[in-house]
Amino acid sequence: MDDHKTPAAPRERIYETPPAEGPITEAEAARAAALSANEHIKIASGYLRGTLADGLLKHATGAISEDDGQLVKFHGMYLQDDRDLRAERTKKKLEKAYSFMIRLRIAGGVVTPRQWLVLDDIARTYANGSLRATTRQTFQYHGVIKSNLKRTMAAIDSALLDTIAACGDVNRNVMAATNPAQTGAHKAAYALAKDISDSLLPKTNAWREIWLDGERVVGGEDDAVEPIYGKTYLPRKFKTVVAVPPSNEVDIFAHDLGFIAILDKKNKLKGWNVTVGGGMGMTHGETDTFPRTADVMLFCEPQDALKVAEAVMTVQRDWGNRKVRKNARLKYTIERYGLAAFRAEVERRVGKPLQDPKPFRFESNGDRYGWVEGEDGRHHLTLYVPSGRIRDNEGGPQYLSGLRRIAEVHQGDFRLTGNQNVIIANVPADRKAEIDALVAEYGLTTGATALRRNSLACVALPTCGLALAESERYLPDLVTELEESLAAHGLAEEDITIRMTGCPNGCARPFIAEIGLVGRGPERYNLYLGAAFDGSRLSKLYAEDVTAGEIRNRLDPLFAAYGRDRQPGERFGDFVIRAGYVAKTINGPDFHDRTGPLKAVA
Ligand code: SRM
Ligand code: SF4
Repeated sequence: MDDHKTPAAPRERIYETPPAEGPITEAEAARAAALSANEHIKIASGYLRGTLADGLLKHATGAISEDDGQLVKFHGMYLQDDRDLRAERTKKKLEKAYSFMIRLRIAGGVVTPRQWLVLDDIARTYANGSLRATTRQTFQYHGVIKSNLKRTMAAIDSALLDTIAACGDVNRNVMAATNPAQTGAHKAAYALAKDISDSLLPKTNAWREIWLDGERVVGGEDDAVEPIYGKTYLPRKFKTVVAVPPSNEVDIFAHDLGFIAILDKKNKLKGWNVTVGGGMGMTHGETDTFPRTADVMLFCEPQDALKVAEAVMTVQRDWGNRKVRKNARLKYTIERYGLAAFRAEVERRVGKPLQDPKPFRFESNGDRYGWVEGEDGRHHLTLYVPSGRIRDNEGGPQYLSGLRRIAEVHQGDFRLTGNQNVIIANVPADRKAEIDALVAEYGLTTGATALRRNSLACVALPTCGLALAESERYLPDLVTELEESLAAHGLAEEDITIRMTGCPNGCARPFIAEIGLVGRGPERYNLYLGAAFDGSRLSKLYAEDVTAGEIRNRLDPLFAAYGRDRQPGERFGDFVIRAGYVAKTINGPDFHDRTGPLKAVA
């Protein structure tokens, strides 16, 4: 992949802006004019303040200004509207039903029972009665109206939590393997995630000032206010994860930056393999956008990990594309400059050469459900939470109330997983029965059928402004249909990963699922096949624009062939390639290339 790249010469820091006073050179003016609109919003924002504080006082509308809508993301919030109500409200000439999505920053997804109780209160008081566990190990609230924003943020603060940098062009929530069985490795992974999260956090006081009425800290020069980010932060979002093999539950290949624990025979940490340049998002019909699996770039010793994280992020800060936002993620920077040049610059900033990656092996990217005993004798219960939606379902499982009751008696902690599930962690052996009784009383579940327990759906409608089709509200029904089909071919117990998203941004990482369904329009999906079960290989488009009602018919013949012709131990994603249904995707740039010895491509 590297040979077609021109190694990059060290470049000036393009995030710097022309001086506010004094003559601006022609080159500076041209460069500034070419920047994408979001760069100008960041520059003018006074370190993420914009006019947010004033906007909150405008009671005539439930919305905020467009520019503030971009800035508020850095504070962990999105302005949304209930899309189910759009048509009716337009007819009645009413403003859209605006409200906010609020995303927390919870490094490694760990919360205490006390924090859980506060989060539960907020869901009931200010949000839509649910907590949404995300695909990146944190919680979101939906439906918080503008007049409740400050109260909600104050409540979050009272739980010693915040939403800073949960969204926006910054290092986002850092994920860590939950890995209950490997207690020691989990500790190391969690500690690194926490350190990276803390050290790469924006330093502006804007969040405290706006949401908690904190005192205004007068801004100074770039380097004083934001020593790492400067005025324009990063070119685009930046996501970091920490994994512990053999589980790839954090889906390391989908993220900008990753650390893979390399353990010795006694499970002691030797250091970290560092991955760079993963990402899922793309746009239908635009082949210069594509998902990409991360490259395994180098190995570093534990004491260098933080420096490496900062170096990777700052190279992206300086080399990333600030003119064309759709090509601004690290994955495109790596494609443009080549892995070799990127690694050389990272090593230069770390101040020494680093080693080549060490061997490692992942087995799957799913969760292990049910009870697991850790090396230290504590017990951990992974619950299956359909699409991460923690609420009380009418006539069904009472996730919100059940987990609240558990939080009232639980003495350990809770861990969110990257698969939208919840682990009741660190339970002493003699308290297991009490937890089991509550799980049963509230109808919570510690597992599901094979396809369902390997399924993920993004939020999509009605809250997501980018959704082209349903996802969270549709996947459960589709899985029921597909389960019938799988059972008919003797595959009911077969673990196959299936993920659905309402659009190609890929929030449930559909392009590394063995079956990926990606919204194209109302009730229409593209069907992708051929990804690896451990999340290390991308899929390929198999059928375009399939109606919801047709999906089962498209997959049924493939299930039949898989049931009949698979080799011992062969995964569905590998089978469809060997059998010629889709060509193998090598990586991002050939994701859209469908040539190859294909059978029955629709
Ligand atoms: Fe995402 C945007 C939800 C994980 C790629 N994502 C959005 C927004 C905020 C829509 C918007 O911009 O208006 C969605 C809010 C929906 C709602 O109503 O809540 C949204 N993303 C989610 C969550 C909640 C999905 C879920 O079902 O859990 C996940 C929250 C993660 C978190 O806690 O931080 C979520 N988003 C992801 C992932 C998965 C991951 O990171 O492991 C991806 C693919 C990986 C990647 O980043 O490439 C992802 N989201 C995107 C993109 C495409 C980015 C790109 O590079 O092209 C967008 C759109 C954008 O950024 O312009 C997006
Ligand atoms: Fe929204 Fe698309 Fe992300 Fe789904 S994948 S939550 S539809 S942006």
